[in-house]
Amino acid sequence: MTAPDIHLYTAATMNGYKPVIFLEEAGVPYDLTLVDFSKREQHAPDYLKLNPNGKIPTIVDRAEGRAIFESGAILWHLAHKFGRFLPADERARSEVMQWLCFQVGHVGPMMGQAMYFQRIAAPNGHHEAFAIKRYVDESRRLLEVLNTRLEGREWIAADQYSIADMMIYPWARAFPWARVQVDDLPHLQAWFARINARPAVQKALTIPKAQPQFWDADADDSAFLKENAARFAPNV
Ligand SMILES: N[C@@H](CCC(=O)N[C@@H](CS)C(=O)NCC(=O)O)C(=O)O
Repeated sequence: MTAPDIHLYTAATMNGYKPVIFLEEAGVPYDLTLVDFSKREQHAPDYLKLNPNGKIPTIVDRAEGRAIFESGAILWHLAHKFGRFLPADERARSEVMQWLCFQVGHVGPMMGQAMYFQRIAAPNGHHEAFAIKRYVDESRRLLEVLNTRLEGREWIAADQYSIADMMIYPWARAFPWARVQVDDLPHLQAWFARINARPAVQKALTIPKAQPQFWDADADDSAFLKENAARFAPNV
């Protein structure tokens, strides 16, 4: 049996789910290596040859004989390669790219730091109230930008479900893990509901592993909190 074109290196994190969502939505065959942060596999010399930044996700496109890192570049590559979730029209493509960059440059870093300071630094004895406020407030502001964008729209860009939605959803939907309130953001919540209802997304969020603590404010996070805080402890 020949190996599929796409080999994905990932883990159960917001960035890690994005390419899984694409591949499941597109019905593309792929195989998977789970990168174990507790063993620091993301810094292994062989992995750094694929992703010099030592992060997940990464893909190897076997058919093209090359590795691609950075989730935005990965989804852009996959969308081109398989002709899915990216409009043909140049203006519409640009709109998708703008919102993709909005995620990579703003939503990921701000929500990521909101999570880091509350879920990793604080349990490791570094409670930084100023940093927490800064990142939670900025995350909230970004979710308000999305709420405004989604008023009267089903999807983030180009009037269609695209890689822009796939990039933003795993982060924005993890508002409980970042401890950001979205109760008064109805357009954002309606967009969550539309994406939550997609069977491919439901499946993707169980690959490599389901992480209900990210998405559900009522999920029991005590055991996961410890595990998550411990795997990043050396960096704190
Ligand atoms: N901008 C990058 C971010 C990648 C990233 O930060 N990945 C995190 C997991 S969400 C990671 O690999 N962390 C491991 C580490 O920092 O050692 C992307 O979109 O791919």
